[in-house]
Parts: sequence; C-alpha cells; structure tokens
Amino acid sequence: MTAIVLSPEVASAIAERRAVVALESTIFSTLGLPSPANAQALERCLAAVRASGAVPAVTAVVDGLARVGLDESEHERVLAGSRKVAARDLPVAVAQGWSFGATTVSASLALAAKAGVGVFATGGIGGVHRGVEATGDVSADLGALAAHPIVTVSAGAKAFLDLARTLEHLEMLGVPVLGFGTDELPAFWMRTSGLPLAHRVDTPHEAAAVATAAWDLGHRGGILVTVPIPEADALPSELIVDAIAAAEREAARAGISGPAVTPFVLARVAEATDGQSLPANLALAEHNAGIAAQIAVALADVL
Ligand code: PSU
Ligand code: MN
Repeated sequence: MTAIVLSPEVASAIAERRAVVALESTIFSTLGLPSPANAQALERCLAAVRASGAVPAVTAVVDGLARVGLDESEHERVLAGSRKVAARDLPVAVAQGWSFGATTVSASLALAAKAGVGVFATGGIGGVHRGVEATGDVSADLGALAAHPIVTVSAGAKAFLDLARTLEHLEMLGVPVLGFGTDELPAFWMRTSGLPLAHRVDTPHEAAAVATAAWDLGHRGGILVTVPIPEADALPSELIVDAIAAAEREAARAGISGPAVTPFVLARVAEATDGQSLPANLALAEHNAGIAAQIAVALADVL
C-alpha cells in the first residue's frame, strides 16, 4: 500500500498534538520563484513557522513517495524542482515513481489532510483565471479548499486572476473566507482588491475559533484566511496592473495554457517589474507562514 511518509519531527509533533504548518513546494521550486529568491523564500518561511512555535512541513513527491516534512538535502531538491504536481497528478506521480514533483496548493492540501495537519500556508492560492468564459480555467486549489479540513493562510489569490469570480466560486463551494485584519480581499502584491469580504477576524485565536466552529458543525472542508502583504512591502497598483497586462498579452501570443499559465505569468511579472515583485512575494510568503503558525498554536490549544 502506498502511504504518505512523514518526517520524524512532523510525525512526533502530530502524535503529540503540537502545532504543525504544512507548506507547498511549487512556490519554492523553479516554477514559483527564480533562484536565489526561491531558496530565500524557503528559508524565511521555515524560520517564520518555527519562530511562532510550530513545526514546518514541506510537502512534495520525492522518489515516488508522497512526503510531508523534508530534510535539508530534500529541500535542495525542492529548489531545483520543475515538475508541477496538482491534485489530479498526485496519484500518477506516486504510482509511476516520479523522481520529484513540486506540489501545488491542491496537492499539498490533500497530503496535509491525509497526514493530519490542520494548518497550511502559501503565498497566494490559485483561482478562477481571467478569460474563464473561453478557457474554463479554474485552479484545482479551490476544490481542494472545499474538500480538506484545513485552515489555509494566503495573501488572497494572485492578482492576475479574476478575483471577483474566485470569491464567487469559494462562496459556491461553501468555504468561509476571512479577512485577517481587513475587510477586503487582499490582492497578493497589493493590500486591497476593492472586493469586500463577508467576514473578518483580527487575531489568530479568532481564526482558530472559526475553524473549530466549522468542524464542530460538521463542515467537512477548510477555511481560507486572507492576510494582506505587510504595508512596507506592498507594491503600487500601477506597477503591478501594467505588468500583469503585459504578461497576459505575452501569454496569449505565446499560446500558453493550462498549468503553464501561472508559472509563466509570475516570471513575466517579475521581469516587467525589474524584480520588484520578488521581494514582495518573499515578504508576503514569510508573513503568511508566521500567521499560519500562530493559528496552528491557537488550534493546538483548543483542540
Ligand atoms: N502562488 C505563488 N507562487 C506559485 C503558486 C502560487 O506565489 O508558484 C502556485 C501554487 O502552487 C498554486 C499554483 O497552487 O500556483 C496554482 O496553479 P494553477 O493556476 O495551475 O492551478
Ligand atoms: Mn489551471
């Protein structure tokens, strides 16, 4: 039988009901951030989780095994990784023994749920892509948020998505979306999107309380906690809006579609902003990891 392999540290933390935060690996692979930003992002996220008193658990497929919690040498393989594993790919990657697969939010949530991890952090979730009327492109991340009982912490969804439709889709799926210290959906590199959220919390304990209420009430899925990028790291919207428009025109011209869209647009936005998008991306990922750890600690107290 194929099982998920937990690192010894993650296994004992779960057994002892200590706080654990799962982290996806796509953002730290070559698909998410260019080197050396990816290594810096990984290091800062791991440190942020530990600084707030939780154990980090990076998810990935390594040598055909579904893994939750990696050691140093395996972190190196994440940084070099270039094969994307979303939820639909996960069983194939394991059955066919892929040497390495970087798990997206959807695959990471599946692994974290199976391992018994209750909190997950990422930069920005995938969502409904612009032009969905023609392409039908909706990230598997949304269905995974609804399917697994996990608190996901993100800076909203990536700003090149159709954020209004992404929110509608989450509503349809019954996923509670909370603004963390905000009344608006954050837009990844920017603190606001202009889209009001139905619900707000201001502390990790309040977020944990919503999660426990959801699960007590029989909610089978997760909740999404959306955290604005720290003020000092946010990018001006003019810069980002223009960079996204240029990236999208290029993606259309180059005929990019499917799973290649997100890595392509992220890379082009980094170029178009002269690399200014990268420190922002790092800062928001680190910030989310720390908030996720605080929520995991709060959950460990009440569960
Ligand atoms: N956010 C980032 N960098 C990333 C991603 C999100 O800042 O690399 C990745 C995540 O792994 C997310 C995936 O799950 O993009 C969504 O891809 P798609 O749009 O193909 O579903
Ligand atoms: Mn897609």
